[in-house]
Amino acid sequence: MRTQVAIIGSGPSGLLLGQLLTNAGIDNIIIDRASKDHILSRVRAGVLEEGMVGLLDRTGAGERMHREGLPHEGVSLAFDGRTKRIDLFGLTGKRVMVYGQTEVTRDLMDKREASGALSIFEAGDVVLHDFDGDQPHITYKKNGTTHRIDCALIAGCDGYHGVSRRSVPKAAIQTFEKVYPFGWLGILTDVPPISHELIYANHPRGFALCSMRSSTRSRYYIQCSLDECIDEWSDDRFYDELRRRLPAEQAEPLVCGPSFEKSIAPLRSFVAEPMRFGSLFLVGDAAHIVPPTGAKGLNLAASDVHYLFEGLQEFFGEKSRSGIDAYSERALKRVWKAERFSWSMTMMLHRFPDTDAFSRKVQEAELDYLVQSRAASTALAENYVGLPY
Ligand code: RFL
Ligand code: PHB
Repeated sequence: MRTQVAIIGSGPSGLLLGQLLTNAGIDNIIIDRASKDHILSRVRAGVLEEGMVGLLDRTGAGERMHREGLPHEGVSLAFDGRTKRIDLFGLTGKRVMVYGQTEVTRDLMDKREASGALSIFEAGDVVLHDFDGDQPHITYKKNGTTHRIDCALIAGCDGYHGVSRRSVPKAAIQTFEKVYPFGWLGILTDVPPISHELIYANHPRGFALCSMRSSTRSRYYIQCSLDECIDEWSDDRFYDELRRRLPAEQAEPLVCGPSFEKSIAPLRSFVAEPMRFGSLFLVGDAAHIVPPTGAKGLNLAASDVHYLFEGLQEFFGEKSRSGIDAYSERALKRVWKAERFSWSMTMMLHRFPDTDAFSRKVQEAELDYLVQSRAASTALAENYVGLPY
């Protein structure tokens, strides 16, 4: 088989890029090691920046998001027994869209199927070849046979655990990493959310987040230790803990429904530089991870796609390399700003096992300053709604 762009990974990065390319008449094949059902069963992000909303619109897959998604104009921070709302819209003129990553993925998969572009699922042993030479290609195994896809360029959209970044020689890549000493235990339940906007809480017992997927589906998280055993967390125990971490007036309307998804996610900051090696371009989680506290992971994947798509259009349309040559530098500039924001939100809102009294006082002062100062609230709001592309 031959195509212009071989895309490894059918998550949001790969699907977004694939659809933009297909719409622009640039041939592409998406290949994923997982099944379609498995990909659609993953519960992840819930908050979309305007940039991501705009890209989804550009693919033509944004219609259901506008119908079912919830535009939010503010978020609340709860600490010290009180709750303070940050007026995102009043401070920045921008909103965020609450719409699940699972739904984004489903909409993009439906669009791809309708446009007739090829996706290969359950591909085993995907290997990248000669991306530093002049015959880049991919091989994979399916039904006992090895297949080959020749291409001009490869987009590595295969997430943090994917094969693309690992295929780059160690000497050619520099990594930056920070691992946090806790995780998030999250549940999904079909009950109305506790509040019509998200609440991020810092409490002596640990961080908590009240989020949602719709007006009838809630997503709740609590900070937990990394050795926590999920089977020991009954729904009752989870709700008791969540309630204790919220100010009384917020906890009061909590409706406790049975969870139908429960998982623990570790928190990590990670960046690989550069994001391009010859004909291979790393996109989204394949190149960088943020802790979810800033709601930035999926949104960063979208800005990478934006920069790469511009470069690819120039490359295939105008035979110019300037866009793809600039990709890594342009993407990394925005990546590092989102890394900084996600790190600072994580540091400000969580309880660290080894925090001394001084650091705790500084954290309290930071939260207090943040909600009292218009300048500090604006800085948070500007980052939360998303920095410009
Ligand atoms: P994905 O979604 O991991 O997709 C990668 C795809 O590549 C496939 N793959 C392979 N295919 C072929 N060969 C291989 N060797 C392969 N290895 C892997 C996989 O099967 C998969 O289908 O990466 P992508 O597309 O870059 O998307 C990134 C986002 O998924 C991620 O950044 C967000 O989910 C992060 N995130 C959030 N981001 C936000 O912007 N807002 C949020 O509110 C938000 N909340 C979250 C989050 C992530 C979370 N978890 C579980 C990590 C909340 C949580 C709890
Ligand atoms: C979510 O709804 O899953 C979610 C929302 C905000 C975050 C992280 C996750 O910061």
